[in-house]
Amino acid sequence: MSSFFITTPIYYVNARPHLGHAYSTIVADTMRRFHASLGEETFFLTGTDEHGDKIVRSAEKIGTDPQSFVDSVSREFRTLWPKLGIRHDRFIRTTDPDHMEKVQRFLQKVYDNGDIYFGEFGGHYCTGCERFYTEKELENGLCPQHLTKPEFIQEKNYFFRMSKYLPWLKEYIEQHPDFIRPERYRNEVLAMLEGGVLEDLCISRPKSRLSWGIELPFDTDYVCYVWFDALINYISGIDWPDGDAFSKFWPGEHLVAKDILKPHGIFWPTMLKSAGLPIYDHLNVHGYWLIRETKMSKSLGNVVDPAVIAERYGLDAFRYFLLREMPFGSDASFSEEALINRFNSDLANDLGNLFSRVLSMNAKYFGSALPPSGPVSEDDRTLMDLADESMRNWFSLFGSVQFAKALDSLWELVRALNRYIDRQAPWTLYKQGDNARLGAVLRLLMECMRKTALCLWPVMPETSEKLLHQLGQTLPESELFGTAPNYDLRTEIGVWNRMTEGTPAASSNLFPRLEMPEELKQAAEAEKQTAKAEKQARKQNRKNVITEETKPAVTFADFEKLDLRVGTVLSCERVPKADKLLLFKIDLGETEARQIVSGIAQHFKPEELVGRQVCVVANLAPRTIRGIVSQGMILTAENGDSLSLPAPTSMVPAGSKLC
Ligand code: ME8
Repeated sequence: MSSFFITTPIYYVNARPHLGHAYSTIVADTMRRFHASLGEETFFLTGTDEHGDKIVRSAEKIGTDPQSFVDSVSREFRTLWPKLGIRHDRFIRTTDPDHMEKVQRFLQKVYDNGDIYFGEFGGHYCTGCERFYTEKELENGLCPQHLTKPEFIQEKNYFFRMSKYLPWLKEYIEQHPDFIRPERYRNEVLAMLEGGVLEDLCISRPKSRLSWGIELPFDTDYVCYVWFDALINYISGIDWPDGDAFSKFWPGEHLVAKDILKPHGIFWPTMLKSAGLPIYDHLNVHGYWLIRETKMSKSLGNVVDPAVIAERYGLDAFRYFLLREMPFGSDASFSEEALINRFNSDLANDLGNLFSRVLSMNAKYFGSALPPSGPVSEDDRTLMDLADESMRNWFSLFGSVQFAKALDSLWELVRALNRYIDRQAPWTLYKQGDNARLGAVLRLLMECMRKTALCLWPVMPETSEKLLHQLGQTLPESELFGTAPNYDLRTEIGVWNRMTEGTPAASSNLFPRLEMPEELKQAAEAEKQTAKAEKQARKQNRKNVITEETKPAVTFADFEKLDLRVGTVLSCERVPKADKLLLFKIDLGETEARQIVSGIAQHFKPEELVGRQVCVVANLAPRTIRGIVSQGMILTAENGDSLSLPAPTSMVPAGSKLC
């Protein structure tokens, strides 16, 4: 029997759980349920990350000791998950004794393999990031993430020989296209590997500076770097090296947001390789939930409490919204208006309406009993084909982490079922006394509704069960979570008449429409007006651009003098003491990367550009800007005051010609 192992990040306990944590953990829960519904044996690991400076300082701030502090916040995470319908197999804490023992074993193994050495190191240490920065990485001497002044620390430490495994990792990623997915994050990791800036990893902290950590087994004066400790949870949590769960479930899949791509895409696979272990199957990377286009943060007071939203709108509606609204890999905006709109259109109108229409007709015409099926008309056949196709799409899209598309494809079926009712007009068949055809139409509808409800189980488990119950069907969870699952939903494709004749079917509206509260309506209206004004301003600007900046015609021969190329951004950083300048290293398919200085720093964050493709004037004569030689120019598109970077619609080889 095949197995499926999924993990979430283990969350830092210096913040209370919020919408972002809930999203990752709910997605992991739906993935595990999805694989369970395919008859796979599943294991779901989540937990909390409890070591490091940050935790010590947070505990100090509220006048408590680290252990009491981590116990209390970790409990908040652990008690929240069941309220969000999440069923994990293990909640791991990095302060668990078995995890600590395994981290030491892992360190010893890597040490014995000769991949850990002792050396002197000086760097700018940011406590917020729990990491050292080089001079080059700082912005005006400040940490680029926290905008605080890091502390310069010179000390002796242990290093993991990560650089030894980087060429292997690059080749592995190149040969396994969906190892890191979606593709944009794979490209980002490849760009980091090609940038040549990665070094060995400092993996220790002297106890004289920090004692809240796991002691190194080969030097008791040091504790382990928090990231090295944390990543090992993915195998200690399933009882590495010789537990049953480890042999059954490893290698598995990880789910993280883009903020922690580097430790998962680079540190972790090289650590596993050094320890002689197989690397994970997939790293699934999602974007950020934003609140009105800005990041959630305590100081902005816009942190969304998932328990409150689930309570207000219903847990399954909340889970559905999260999976349907965010295209996996991209950022998405969270708002209660959007949730209410989605609820009303997809759940109340499409799905709820379908069930209440069909089941109330069935109650009226057949006293709620399941009618027998009949001969299959052409319209019936089309519907049956569509249902099979939707299920096939469901399995392939959900299985490749494209949750929003998978749900969208399932809703095509839901909407088609509503249209089928309108076309077949059961009320007319009833008036005509054609009971056989009336029964066949309702029966086919219910067969399709059953398939829909079965597919929905990973996303909306309670709703799925209620819908099945309305159809007189059950989906015993024990079947899906048992030690020997014997059900594979894929066997439903192309199979009809699995419902037993005469089974009673009852109806109640699961999703009554929600009224939009007045204050949300006003906020949405204000936002619409701002967007409209911005659009008009952009239109006006475009007109100005076209009329004022049209240049005289050039000959084709003149145009041909330009060498325009597509380049891949390998690295990008701010030029110190220059507000507008970014320094790029760009792969143009040449033996060496091009260095280009561009005045676009006020429009882009450097870290967001790494891995992206840009269009470059490759034969512009070199110019020196602020003492730096710039060997080309990046093309931008102006839109009023803002800029965007034109690029091919899909990745092309670096150096491809634009013509
Ligand atoms: O990084 N949108 O922990 P962390 C979507 N302890 N997801 C979000 C989010 C948002 N706005 N904010 C947070 C750590 N997340 C380490 C991990 S793993 C070995 C160690 C989610 O508490 C998302 O999953 O900062 C992100 O990757 C994670 O929380 C970061 O959690």
